[in-house]
Formats: sequence, C-alpha cells, structure tokens
Amino acid sequence: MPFENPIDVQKDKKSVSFKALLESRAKRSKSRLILALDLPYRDQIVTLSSSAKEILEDTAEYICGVKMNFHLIAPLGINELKSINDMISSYDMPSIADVKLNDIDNTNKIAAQYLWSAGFSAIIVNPFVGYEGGLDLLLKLSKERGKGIISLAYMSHKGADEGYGLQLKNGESMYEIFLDRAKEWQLDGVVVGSTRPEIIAAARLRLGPEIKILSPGSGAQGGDPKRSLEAGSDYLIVGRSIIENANPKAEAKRLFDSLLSS
Ligand code: O7M
Repeated sequence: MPFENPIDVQKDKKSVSFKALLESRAKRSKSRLILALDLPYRDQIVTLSSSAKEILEDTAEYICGVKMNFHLIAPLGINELKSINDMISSYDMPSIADVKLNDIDNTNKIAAQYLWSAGFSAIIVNPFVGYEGGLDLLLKLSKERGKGIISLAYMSHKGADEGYGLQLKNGESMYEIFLDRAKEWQLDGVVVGSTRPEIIAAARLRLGPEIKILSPGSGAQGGDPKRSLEAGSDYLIVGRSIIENANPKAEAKRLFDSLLSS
C-alpha cells in the first residue's frame, strides 16, 4: 500500500509540534511517564502489534507519550507501525522513534522519511556524528515539519562513562559538548539516564528550561524515578517494569500515583 512521502509534506500550519504535543498531553494527564513499548522477543510476530495496542490501551491514562525502538521497529513494517502510531495519536500523545540515528545526511533523511511515514512524531539521534553532512539536513527537515529531534547526552548504563563521560583536553566532558550541541542545534530534548541524578542536575543547569530532559533507567536498571525528577528530568522513560509486569495497567498506575506529587 503506497504512503505519503513526508518530505513532500510541509507542516500543516494548524498541526502541533512534537514538543507542544508532549507538553500539553503531560499537563492534561498529569503524567511525566513515557512508555517504552519494549515487547519481548517473539518467534511469531503476528501478535506483536495487537499486544502493543493492548498494553497501550491499558496504560494510556497514566502516560504522556510512547517510545518505540527495535523491539517493534525491526519486526513490524511501516503499515503496522502506522496503525500503532495512529492509536497513540488518537490519545493526543506523541510517539518517539528510538533508533539513535547516527549516519550521513542522506541516510538520515531516508530513515526519517520512513519513520515519519510510519507516523512517528520525533526521532532520537546520536550527536556524536556531528552537524555538517551529518545531522544538518535532518534538523532542517524536522523543523520544517514540526517533527521532534532528541539527542543522547549521557546514557543510563555503566559503560556510558567510557564515551559520554570521557574527559577532553580542555577539562570538559563529552556529555557537556553534547549538551551544548543540543542548545546550539535547538533540539527538543536530550536523554540523560535516570541512574545519574548528578548529571541530570548538571544538564538542567547547562541547558536552561527550554530543552527537555528525558530519563530512562528507572525500575529495571535501578534508577530512582523521584530522584530524577527532583534533579531536573522532565520526563521518565519506563519499559520493562510496566511491559513485563503481569499487570501493566496496575504497575503504570502505581508509578503514576507515586509520582503525582513530584
Ligand atoms: O525501563 P527499561 O530499562 O526496561 O527500558 C529503558 C528504555 O530506555 C529502553 O527502551 C532503552 O533502550 C532506553 N534507553 C536506556 O535504557 N538507556 C539510555 O541511556 C537511553 C535509552 C533511550 O531511550 O535512548 C533514547
């Protein structure tokens, strides 16, 4: 089935940008939870999309957005992904494609065309690839279409220190350069792991209020969701503790309730 080429479609003046959609949904739902729809591996993919929709329906009232990565993007085609994304947008929520895009301009553009065709409202990129001939074209096209771009700043796993924590000759760390790039490139948000509240606080100071901080790593990876929010995260990305719970709805509600006062 043919689909619209999103490169040919300029932003509809009335359509809301990614960041505005995320902020308005968060305000309405009083939730700062972004659900990582990380369904476990299946040897039969036929039920993957219906399981994703079931979890979405169960948890929608407790979340403000959805993130998908290779758990769904690899096995499902554009039409299946579009149908999940249509459901997400029926809740007035944005959906984020987490492919940590990291290539030359033309490859990034083609990847974005497919992801936008599938209905994603934002794409996560790796800032290491740089601007000229790397992310420049993608940033330009995203802005023209009201699509979001979020970049990695400091990941949640231990080994992140080996890259994001590297100290440069001038005494700055790699992640500080990435935060500065996010500001210079006027991105919508950065990813800083929930496992690193001190880096979240430093990022908040360096970025100011405009660029949102998204923090994965609470729950399964040991990060403390409340502490992340207190340190300055705007949103928490949560996957396994909800998705792999015997009762995803109850776990999403429990987390939502526990964060209401944060
Ligand atoms: O709650 P979890 O640990 O099951 O899932 C966390 C999700 O966040 C999962 O989809 C990871 O791929 C993602 N993630 C991290 O866990 N750590 C990071 O540093 C960055 C991400 C991420 O979302 O990057 C964009």
